[in-house]
Amino acid sequence: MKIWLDGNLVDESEAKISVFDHGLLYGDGIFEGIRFYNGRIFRLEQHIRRLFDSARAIIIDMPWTQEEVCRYTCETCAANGLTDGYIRLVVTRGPGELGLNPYLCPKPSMFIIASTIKLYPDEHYEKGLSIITCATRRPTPGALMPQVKSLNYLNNIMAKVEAIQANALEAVMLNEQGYVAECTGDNLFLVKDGKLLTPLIKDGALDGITRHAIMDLAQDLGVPVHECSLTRYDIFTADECFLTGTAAEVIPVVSLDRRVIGTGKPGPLTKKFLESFHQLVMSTGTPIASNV
Ligand code: PXG
Repeated sequence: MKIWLDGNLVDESEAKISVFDHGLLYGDGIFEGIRFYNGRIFRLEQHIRRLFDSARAIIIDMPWTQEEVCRYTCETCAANGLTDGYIRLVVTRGPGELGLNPYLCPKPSMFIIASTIKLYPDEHYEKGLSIITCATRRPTPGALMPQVKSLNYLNNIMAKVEAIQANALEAVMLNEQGYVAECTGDNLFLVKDGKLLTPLIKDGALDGITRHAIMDLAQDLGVPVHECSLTRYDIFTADECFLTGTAAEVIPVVSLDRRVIGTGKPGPLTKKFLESFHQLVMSTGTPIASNV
């Protein structure tokens, strides 16, 4: 496998970063997870824009333009001969002195991996997931801005551990006020009375690219969308529930904390969104070949 690392496509075995890199020492960095289908990268420009917003938010001065990063991403896919897969793009603060001070790190590092990912077995896309509410809370905006896709995923990992220990594959994370924020790696949607409901970004949801795609599809399908504060009550009493994320794509949820949601089967609007999302990803996106 070829990895893009600081300007060069190198062999996987040569793709190494320093033990003094602050991304490793302090989780000081940011990332994106991007999917490509059928030779096209889905919503590439939006992912790269979010990456640059994350960089701005944590004062990483990007030495590349957004167009360059888009091109390097396409080049990495092409170098590996892939038409379908998952891209992990990481920007770290770069190597520096020991100690927190990021200003002692002269230059950020970036690497791009083009590979594949599978979060859930296929059967769950048909039958739906059973999920739990976890005790681990989503950090408040005053602690770690939830919009930043940072290299600090310990909260989400601890939440995921709670899910796994409870024999579930995903966990709903609440914010400090008890409102639903999102799951450990996916945004959450509910269907209630023919409307789509999803937590507000300010309740701690990541501003997901897949979330946006679903909201665009809802508009095309004439389904009203409300971004609002939600509690577990809203999930328990919803007609349908599904999760969205680049890695997870669109996946139905049929129970929360062993309580059945709706009919206990993936609902009709969920199935419609799943199907429309697959059509969208197969027919849109930046062609890899156009950019290398
Ligand atoms: N919430 C969180 C906390 C995420 O990390 C999403 C929602 C979905 O956002 P997108 O833009 O992908 O629709 C994410 C996405 C991985 C991985 O291993 C990445 C994510 C989640 C889980 C795993 O690359 N990020």
